[in-house]
Amino acid sequence: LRLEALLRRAIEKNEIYLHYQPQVDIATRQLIGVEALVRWHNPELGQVAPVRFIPVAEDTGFISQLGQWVLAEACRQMICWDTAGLRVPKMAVNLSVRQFERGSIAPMVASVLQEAGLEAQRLQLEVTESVIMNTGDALGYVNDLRAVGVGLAIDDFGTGYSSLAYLSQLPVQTLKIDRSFIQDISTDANDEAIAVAIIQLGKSLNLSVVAEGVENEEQAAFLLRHGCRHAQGYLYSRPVAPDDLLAQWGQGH
Ligand code: G
Ligand code: G
Ligand code: MN
Ligand code: NA
Repeated sequence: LRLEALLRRAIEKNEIYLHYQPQVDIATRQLIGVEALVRWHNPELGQVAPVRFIPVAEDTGFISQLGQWVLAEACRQMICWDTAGLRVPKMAVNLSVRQFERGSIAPMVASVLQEAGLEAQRLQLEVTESVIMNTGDALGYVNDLRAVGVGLAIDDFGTGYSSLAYLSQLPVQTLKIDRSFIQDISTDANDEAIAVAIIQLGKSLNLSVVAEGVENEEQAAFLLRHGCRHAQGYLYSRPVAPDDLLAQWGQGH
């Protein structure tokens, strides 16, 4: 209850901010995009992890406000980097299942993009398989978002239970392989088989595949060998503040 009360005032008190984790082309190490990850620092509680406060936001309905704030801030940041001479090709933003409960969010997304002056194609929304499977009119909502022109990715892919038939109907462009499969990719035969199967599935359905949680060169080499070109993980960068992203990837870095 205390957490909820503090969280509800966190946006207006400027305690919420975003870090950004690069997504790279494994072979060239070029920046292909970033994922926005929300952070909360409260004077009393200190740093509060998203795994603690996102569920609270979801259970209290605050996620709608928080989600909209995150989206607007992420879009605004893209234009800031553009102005500073760093063109980040794509911004990925996580959506929660609860943001779909009150109907289509496509009009909100469209107005946030317009206000920021960001082209829809440069925004990618990440949804989990559970969002898609547990939301009544998910296919309609996802199609609405697609009509706005934003890209869609399935996050944590492989941990849910979406049927392949259903997947082929969804207007998504990207699968993100959950990091639990990447972790032991070169030592666990099952994880290896799952990762390879997801890469193949991506090829068959003509989707791009991003491996999450890549921490070492061995994992990166494995992915490249099996045809996965894009990755995100500590090997390349932790989630960082906007200025750090500029310093690391901007002109003359
Ligand atoms: O950075 P990490 O600890 O950063 O993130 C933990 C979890 O919180 C991840 O599963 C991530 O998807 C989720 N998360 C991070 N930022 C957001 C956000 O803006 N919205 C939602 N819904 N989830 C987020
Ligand atoms: O669930 P989602 O994929 O949206 O959230 C990404 C989460 O993974 C964040 O908490 C982020 O900090 C974390 N993360 C990103 N890269 C790595 C990595 O290489 N290793 C580990 N262990 N976690 C990572
Ligand atoms: Mn994600
Ligand atoms: Na994930």
